[in-house]
Amino acid sequence: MDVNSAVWTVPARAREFGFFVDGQWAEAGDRPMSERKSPAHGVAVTRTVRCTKADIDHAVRVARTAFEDRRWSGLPGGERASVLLKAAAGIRARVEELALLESLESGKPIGQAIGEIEGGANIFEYAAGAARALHGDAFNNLGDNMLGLVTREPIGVVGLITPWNFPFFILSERVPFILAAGCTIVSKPSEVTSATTLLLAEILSDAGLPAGVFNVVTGSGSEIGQALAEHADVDMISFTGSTAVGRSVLLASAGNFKKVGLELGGKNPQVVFADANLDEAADGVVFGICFNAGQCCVGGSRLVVEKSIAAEFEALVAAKMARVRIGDPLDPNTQMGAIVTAAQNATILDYIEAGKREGARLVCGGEAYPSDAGQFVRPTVFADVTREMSIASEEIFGPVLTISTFETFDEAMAIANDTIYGLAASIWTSNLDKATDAFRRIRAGRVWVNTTINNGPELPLGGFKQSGTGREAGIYGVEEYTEVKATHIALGRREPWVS
Ligand code: TXE
Repeated sequence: MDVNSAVWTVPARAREFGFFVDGQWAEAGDRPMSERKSPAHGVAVTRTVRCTKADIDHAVRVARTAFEDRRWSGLPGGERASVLLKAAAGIRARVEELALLESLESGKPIGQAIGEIEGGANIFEYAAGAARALHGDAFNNLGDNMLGLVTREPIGVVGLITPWNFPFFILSERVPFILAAGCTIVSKPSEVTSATTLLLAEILSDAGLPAGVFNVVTGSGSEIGQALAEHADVDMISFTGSTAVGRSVLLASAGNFKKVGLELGGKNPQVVFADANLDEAADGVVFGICFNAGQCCVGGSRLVVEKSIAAEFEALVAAKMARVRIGDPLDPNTQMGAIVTAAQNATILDYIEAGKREGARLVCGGEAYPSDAGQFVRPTVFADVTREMSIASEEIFGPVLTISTFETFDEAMAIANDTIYGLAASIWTSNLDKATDAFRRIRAGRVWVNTTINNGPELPLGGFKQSGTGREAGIYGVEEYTEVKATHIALGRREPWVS
């Protein structure tokens, strides 16, 4: 939809949600509620239930029953595909409602939120095809008396823990693939951005998803997220969030050796060679760090630029940054909205102060952006950044770009790979040989050449090193949620072992 086709306003009253288990809304009862204020307006916009560990236990039991009786996994892929396509249509029919809630809860610009909701529908459409394409393998070369089959089966009950930065899009990068594989789900969205996940449950139900296949339990990460990760009857956890919590999810999963998929933090390089189209590269670098106010796991937060053009490039970046439109997320012209929480805002501002203290040269920004009601940060650039500085190595998760320079190709690759993370990287050059050499040598799960933060359900996503394990999306993303079974079928008479 066109962002200008509606007038976007903060609703007069906060919208109240129950949680969603076994195909229906569950009432809060005597459970406490969490109130979410819009980070851009300071006004309460949603109220969601603080569910308990017992609610997780119940949802897992429901998902287990739905899995074991094969109400979903037993259907032909074509029927699963049909539900996913109806869900995509259901998402598209409710874009306006979903995008507004997404923008209000997260602080992201409304135009961007619309793009993410529509992008989510597009992923459901792709995954519908994957439900039909999933297949195994056969070994017909084992002799006339034997046939070997390799089949894929859904892994079972999946616990899905998602973050606040792209609540609906990250959900959509996982849910349709998990469903395409035939699994059932207990989803735990971030406590600050639960609304669109809850609405997805209703949309899936309306699309004909059997009850109990997709359940949403809302509440605190340390209580119910942890309980889900520890749960002995959950077969797999897919977690997206911080590296620190990812580690605790991995440890919690050891109780029953459940499979774990993790998409964690990043400190992603933007490598700019002197032969690049500098104007386009500067535009990409500014987009890469300002998109979602820098709260993006694949955001390009480290500019690694060739020394001969560093001064010119720095000036280009600073000039473009000054023109980024910051402000009310509900204004269709806004490009950069609010910072999601007061805690995240404080973290970003603390890193900015650390950069100044540690001797980096402040090129632009370096402070909060004034607002009466919300929390915003000016896009900030630090130059002369060295590897010992905290801003050079730690994930800030805000609009803060560091600049370091290189003189040789090898030096560029060494700086690009000098991180515990390996989520994404961008390379800017007009030389195909150089681009190819670079993308082969960079240790990251996603690499962009002369572009940044491109998406599409066809390509898998995930990280190297401490950025995670496993892959989501693409055909890889469906396979990730399956177990592989090998079956030998003997034909003809058996050669007796006992004579
Ligand atoms: O993330 P958390 P936070 C990074 C980013 C950010 C930092 C902190 O650097 O500054 O993380 O953000 C649930 N067991 N990313 O604190 O805590 C929680 O409820 C199980 C990168 O918000 O990792 C939420 O649903 N679950 C990232 C989810 O984990 C737990 C996106 C993510 O929250 C839990 C977000 C526990 N013990 C933040 N504790 C990315 N890779 O995109 C919390 N949770």
